Amino acid sequence: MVTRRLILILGDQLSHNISSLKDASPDQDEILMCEVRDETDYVGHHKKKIAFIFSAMRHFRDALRAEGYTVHYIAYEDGVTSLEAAARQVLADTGAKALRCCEPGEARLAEVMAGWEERLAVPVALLEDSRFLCSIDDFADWARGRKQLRMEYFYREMRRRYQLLLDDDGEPEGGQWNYDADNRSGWRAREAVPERPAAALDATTRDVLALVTERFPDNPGDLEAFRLAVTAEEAEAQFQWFLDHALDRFGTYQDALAEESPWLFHSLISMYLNIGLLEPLALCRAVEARWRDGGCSLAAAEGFIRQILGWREYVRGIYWLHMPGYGEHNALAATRPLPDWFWSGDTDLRCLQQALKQTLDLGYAHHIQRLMVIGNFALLAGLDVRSVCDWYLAVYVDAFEWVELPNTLGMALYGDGGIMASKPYAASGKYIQRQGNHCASCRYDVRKTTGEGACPYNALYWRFIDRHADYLKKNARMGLMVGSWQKRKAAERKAIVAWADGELERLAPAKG
Ligand code: FAD
Ligand code: DLZ
Repeated sequence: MVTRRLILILGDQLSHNISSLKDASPDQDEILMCEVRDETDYVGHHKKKIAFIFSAMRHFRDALRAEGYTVHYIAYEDGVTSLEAAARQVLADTGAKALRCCEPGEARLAEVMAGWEERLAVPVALLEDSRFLCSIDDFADWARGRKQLRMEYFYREMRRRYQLLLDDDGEPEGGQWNYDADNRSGWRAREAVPERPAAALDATTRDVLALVTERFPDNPGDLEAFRLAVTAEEAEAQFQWFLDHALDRFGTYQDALAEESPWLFHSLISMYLNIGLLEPLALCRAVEARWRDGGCSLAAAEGFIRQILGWREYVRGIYWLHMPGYGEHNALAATRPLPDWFWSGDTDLRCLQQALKQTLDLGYAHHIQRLMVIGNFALLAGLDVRSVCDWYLAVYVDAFEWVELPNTLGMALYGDGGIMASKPYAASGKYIQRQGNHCASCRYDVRKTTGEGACPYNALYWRFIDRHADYLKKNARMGLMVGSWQKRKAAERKAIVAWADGELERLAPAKG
């Protein structure tokens, strides 16, 4: 049988429903998967991220082989540099007459692949990535003509489109679209956090862990206690555990910060969704069914569905609407070097220390740690936007540019000047204190703004307001805060800014 097509499957396309496999068959198609340096090295990924992707790729290869496919699998040890080189080599070896791939998730790779047809001299079909619930074109249609692209309005349309959490009249269940106000409890350590099961390690994962240990010794993080699922079945088991043990409390503590747990009641499924081991609509439907069966509150179900159907699709839409070029924005001219302790977690601000250490240990931090602890510090300190984005892209197991960049540059750093967020997510230590219990064991006093032992977030917050007052005044949601700052006595403002400058120089020196 002559091979008609070679199907390339990328490391974040590990789904049997991926568009490139639709109407494929082992009789007519062969598969190519490759571990290549261009993908491992475009940023210095966390060791657990590389191990996770390689192990999941190898398991997916085995599943395809079990279905009868011939899979050409180029392992890292084979030393192939790029996906293009791998495709060229296997096209020549097999005599395949065409190449097919689901479009890549990142603009960097899309640009390279756009030139493949010419360079590889075979027809190259790049198929739409149908794993998302809103196509790139549909998002562009929704965005057209709107002055502001607010997630909330997008989300309501998505709820209608997918008939999620609607009553018989097509109205939102419970009468409200959004129960965000019920999702903001702070953590006071009054409830037990359930123990999470870790996925078991098999021989494939052990091989990959040895490979990553040997070949990526200088990458961030470590491989201790690798506990990630690497197949669709294992990822589904993790999700089922979330449904049974955490979903009901997820809503309440979605924005909480806890000393006791790196993940509280969060689902820990982003990495599985992002590489294709789980599918977003199935998760939303399962959560809705749980609510209809009385297994969780409406606020919990709505809160979860909003993240997947709303935020996740919305950030992808923003990314493709503004790429290329989105990564170049730096609306607040933030250029201070990233301090070295971002790579070690060695800081004495307790909340930051915990968020950074667990990021480096696990490749995971939950949303409020990423946004209001680490991101907020970077925003207030004016850390260089590009360096911060690269850091986020490197350290999280779930990080792919389409989701990382809008969240970091747009939401956390306000670098896009308000495309993503209606105001900067800037907050003082008071917010961090309200949301959790880090402040109680911190060496800094959250009640103090200046003077020895004052929580640095406080003075840095006012410095941020002071520094960007003209810009922020134009924002209806920030005007009040700027007004209240400017009403303070000049001497008081001067003292706070001077203290903040000193703290900033101590924590994040301008010369790096
Ligand atoms: P849960 O809190 O249990 O939420 C459920 C799911 O909702 C997540 O798994 C995720 O798929 C989705 N979700 C929630 N919020 C968002 C969001 N803002 N954008 C997209 N999806 C969302 N998410 C990534 O998947 N990759 C990233 O690289 C990434 N970088 C981020 C950087 C910053 C600065 C911020 C503020 C957020 C980032 N997020 C990213 C979004 C969010 O923090 C993570 O999806 C979430 O913490 C993953 O943990 P979880 O699976 O336990 O999520
Ligand atoms: C992230 C990643 C890594 C570390 N390695 C590989 C790889 O060796 N081979 C591969 O096909 N994909 C890898 N990936 C995922 C790709 O970077 C991802 O498919 C693109 O960034 C598009 O989103």
